[in-house]
This record gives sequence, C-alpha cells and structure tokens, in this order.
Amino acid sequence: MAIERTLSIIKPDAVAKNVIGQIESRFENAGLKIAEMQLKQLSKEEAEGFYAEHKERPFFADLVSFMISGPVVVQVLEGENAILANRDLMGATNPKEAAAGTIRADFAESIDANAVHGSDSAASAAREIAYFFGK
Ligand code: RTP
Ligand code: MG
Repeated sequence: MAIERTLSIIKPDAVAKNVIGQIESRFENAGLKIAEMQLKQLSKEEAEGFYAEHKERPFFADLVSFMISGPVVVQVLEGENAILANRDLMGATNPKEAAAGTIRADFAESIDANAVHGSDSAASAAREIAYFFGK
C-alpha cells in the first residue's frame, strides 16, 4: 500500500456549522494523519486559482463566492491510499446522492455548500498541496 498525501478543505458551510472537530474525527478514525493544517480566509484570487480547472463552468462564479464567504480549514491528509480514502469518506459531490455515513451525507446541505473538498487524483493532490503549502 502506498502512503499518499492529499489536499483537504473544510469549506465555509462546515466551519460555520461548528463541525470542524467532527469532520476531523472521521479522518482520524480512518487512519489519516493531519500533516499540515491552517484555518484561513481565502482571497478571491486564491479561490479562483485553486479552482482554475473549473473556470469555464457555469457554476464557477458561485463556487468562488461560496469559498470566500467565510474561513476554511486547508489541510494535508497523509496515509495509505489517502487520495481515494478521503474521497470515500467525503461521499458524492451532491449530498443528496452521497452514501449514508459519509461527511457530505451527514454535514452538507447542497451541491454548492457541500462541506469538504478533496483532491481527485495524484496529479491534483500534488498541484493543490503545492498551491497552499509549497513544496
Ligand atoms: P471538490 O473539488 O470541492 O472536492 O468537489 P468534487 O471534486 O466532488 O466536485 P468538482 O466537480 O471538482 O466541483 C467542484 C465544486 O464545484 C461545485 N459544483 N457545483 N452546480 C453544479 O453543478 C456544481 N458542480 C460542482 C461543488 O461545490 C463542487 O464541490
Ligand atoms: Mg473536484
């Protein structure tokens, strides 16, 4: 099994709901370690750069506005198959389609305010970790 690192964000809706600890417990209980962690307010430029791959999508402006609507937790999770393990813990993008017991099923309200972000591939993880934490 490969030890991987993945970029995780606890989004503004989940921070506002005061469930940072409950979400971190999901990661800890699954054996993922928090290797880097920062509570921060993203700037518009930071959010636009982070989601640059989506800049032509119709939801891009709403996504950026949402991501800067309050503080987020930006963090690096480390562990066996961390990228897929995190995506499994998160559940589907739309919380209405997320499997029972996943973070989005339990804490998210809508496809826009969906509680967490997680890198979707090794290439995304490398880019996203470097974006917030450097090499
Ligand atoms: P994330 O990047 O936040 O971990 O989520 P994801 O991979 O599950 O979803 P992705 O396709 O990368 O989309 C990024 C975020 O954009 C919002 N979105 N809205 N209205 C829509 O159709 C729509 N589609 C995506 C979601 O908040 C999603 O997390
Ligand atoms: Mg994504």
